[in-house]
Amino acid sequence: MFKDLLKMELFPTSWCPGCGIGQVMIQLATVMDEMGLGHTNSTIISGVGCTGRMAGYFNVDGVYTLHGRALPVAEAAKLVNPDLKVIVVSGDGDLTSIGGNHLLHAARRNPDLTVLCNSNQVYGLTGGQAGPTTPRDTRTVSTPGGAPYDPVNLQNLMKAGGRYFYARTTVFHQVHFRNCIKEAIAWPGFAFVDIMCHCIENNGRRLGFKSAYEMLQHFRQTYKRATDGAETLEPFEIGIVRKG
Ligand SMILES: Cc1ncc(C[n+]2csc(CCOP(=O)(O)OP(=O)(O)O)c2C)c(N)n1
Ligand code: SF4
Repeated sequence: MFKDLLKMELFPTSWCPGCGIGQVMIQLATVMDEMGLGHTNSTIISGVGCTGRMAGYFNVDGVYTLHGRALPVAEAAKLVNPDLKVIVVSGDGDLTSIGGNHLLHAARRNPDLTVLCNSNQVYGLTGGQAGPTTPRDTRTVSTPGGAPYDPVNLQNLMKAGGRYFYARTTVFHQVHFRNCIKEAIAWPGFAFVDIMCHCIENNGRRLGFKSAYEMLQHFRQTYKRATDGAETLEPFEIGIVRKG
């Protein structure tokens, strides 16, 4: 039962009502339950941010690391416990901005880690500032005139090495999402799942969405499945590209 993996006594969570992070947590717990993962054989490591708080809600040992430092801590945990399933869950700001250098080199070293990146495209916890994944022209609290730069291309970053696993999915496409998590956990190397998610309070409302439901409908309408066997995901396509 997936609820056994969660500290239900701590509910309700600290996340805003309607936040997509809850979906990420439920889907991860569901997949872990299906795959027989729990406190004896897995650990969850996170950085700092709204997403980072997730590690604390799981009934497995974990580390709530410093901002941006989830990957080196996860690599160390895997190095000394090779049989442990090490899962990193963190925000796109944490993983790609302050943690960007670690991401670059962890992907290059290809350790056996699963990384769930909650891509809500802003720094949620600190008020909705623009980060490296914020689409160009997006109005945020720190870019009221629109974000001036193109976002980092995480797919290309992951594919820079010879071996890679990159999945893009959304919190709306739940079956696809679960499948991506499952395949990432089973992948014997560095597996990166880029989850399009919504931060209704510190991003969505500023963009004109009235509710989390509207943001989910936006994912439904905008993201389409890539064709089977696609070697590259086009913008707004969901799927998995990999090379072992
Ligand atoms: C060294 C350091 N710098 C800055 C901060 C402030 N800070 C906390 S969380 C965060 C960004 C979180 O954004 P993201 O990783 O996208 O996660 P989200 O909150 O959106 O889930 C920042 C800048 C900090 N805690 N530590
Ligand atoms: S600020 Fe945004 S990301 Fe953080 S809990 Fe609220 S809705 Fe979620």
